[in-house]
Amino acid sequence: MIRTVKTKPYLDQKPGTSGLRKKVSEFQQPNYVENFVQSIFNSLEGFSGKTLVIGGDGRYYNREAIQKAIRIALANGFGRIVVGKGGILSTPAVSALIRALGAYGGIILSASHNPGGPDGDFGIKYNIGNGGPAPEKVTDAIFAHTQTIATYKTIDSSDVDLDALGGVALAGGGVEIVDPVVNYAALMRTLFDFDAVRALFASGFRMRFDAMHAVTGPYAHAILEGILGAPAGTVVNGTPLPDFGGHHPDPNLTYAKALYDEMMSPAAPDFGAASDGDGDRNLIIGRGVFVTPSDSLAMLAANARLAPGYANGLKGIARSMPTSAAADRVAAKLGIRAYETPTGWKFFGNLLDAGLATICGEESAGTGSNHVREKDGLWAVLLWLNILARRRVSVAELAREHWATYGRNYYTRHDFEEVELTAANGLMDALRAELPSLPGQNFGALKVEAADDFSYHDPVDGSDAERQGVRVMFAGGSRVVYRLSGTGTVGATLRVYIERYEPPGGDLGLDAQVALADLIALSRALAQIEKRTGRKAPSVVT
Ligand code: VG1
Ligand code: CO
Repeated sequence: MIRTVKTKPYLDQKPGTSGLRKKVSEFQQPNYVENFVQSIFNSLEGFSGKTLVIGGDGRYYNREAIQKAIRIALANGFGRIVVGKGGILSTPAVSALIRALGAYGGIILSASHNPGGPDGDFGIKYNIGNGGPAPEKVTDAIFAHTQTIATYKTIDSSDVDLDALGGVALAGGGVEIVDPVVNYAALMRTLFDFDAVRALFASGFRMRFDAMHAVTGPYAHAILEGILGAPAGTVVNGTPLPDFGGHHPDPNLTYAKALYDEMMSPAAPDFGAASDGDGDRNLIIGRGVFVTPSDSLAMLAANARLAPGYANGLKGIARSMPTSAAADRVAAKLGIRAYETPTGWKFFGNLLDAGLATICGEESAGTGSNHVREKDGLWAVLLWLNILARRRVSVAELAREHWATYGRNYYTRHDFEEVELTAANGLMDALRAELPSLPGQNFGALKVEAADDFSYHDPVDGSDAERQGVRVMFAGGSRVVYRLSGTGTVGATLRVYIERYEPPGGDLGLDAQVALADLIALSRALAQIEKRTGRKAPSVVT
């Protein structure tokens, strides 16, 4: 049954911040998926007879890619392939399943927050046995194999019925179709005080969860409305669609605007949340108050002990470099270590495995803990609910109290999407060239204290990651960071991260865009954004 098929390399299969992402039409080229999946297996060893988990976020081309991946995995000698029913598994659910089954690894079909449909994006990511994204040494090896691949292995068989729960024998191994929610929901039950959250909903607490027609719908319906007793209708846009209803499944203030508007209206429920295409991001909005992901990380860490899974306290807190320093202040108060990593969840894996960090987060709406090795959207929502259920305060009260204790890191990210690639690279090169001359310069009231291109030395495996983002740091803790996205598929996306610290007792109630106005203006001037890219204003402000 096993067949070896000749193929030719595609030279552009380089994984980015989170796997390989391209337009659907590129993935539909002959052997494009086959080459990449075979290259994953070519870079691994010792998996004969072992278990592989496969699932995706339900976007266009999900089922086709899964059938190919199943065949290639069996032909390469995996013994058991576990697939979510309908091809559906959220990214954190894949991570949880790999760990629960002791699987060798997993393949996630997703382009996460990128738009879907025939004209949208698709993606493939490999996760290792700890449940987390493959580290750079693995993704580098996969890329190297894509450059020289000459054959791939597959089996001759009809398609596996992805909608029929249970197992089928195939090519000397087996394929098992599992409910995508059961294992994940059981894990959540071990971490959170579900009785307290049930009592909160029973007391009349109202919530809106926008699943954005993406993968979290089935999980949110089952856990929030099913197990926790939230009223029907709490979850909206809860059916995964191949094109996400034509929207960007990116839970930010631009693409989740309907939720934002509802939460700012007089009739707002108590709590609003949303998740992205593959279920690993979270947006948190209280009645009348948006909580930035950086603040959410800090607030969750400060209150984590109220959840049974974290009752013994945290070992450490890790955040990506562009994420605000709000979490560092919580770590300092708790007397635990704070870690600063490059952008992308793959850099947290070693810290979590080594027991150095318990909670991690990114400014891009990713939060998670050592329960899995991915960021986890619904986990963050449930931790918020657990905290609110135990403290019985509003989100706005909790935020005010947090800032009064720790001070407030005013924060915003400005994205300039689909900028011309050479212009974006030119802008970054020019910034890098200026780094040595910036310290000591004054721009109005802002004095540059230090400037560098962030590099990271992993304390666990000793690996180094260079050129991870240009940082300009000012006296008093203000900061502007520039980097180019590693998940976009058209041109380049320039991300500008802007932060200013206001101590306790200061002016803590301002609108972030107002509080940061001087720094925002300087961020444009320093990098000559308009001159180099032709853009007067960012496409997305979060
Ligand atoms: C973005 C975010 C980063 C996140 C990554 C994957 O990367 O900035 O924090 O880890 O997306 O998230 P970039 O390189 O475009 O800035 V997801 O939810 O798309 O898997
Ligand atoms: Co995602």
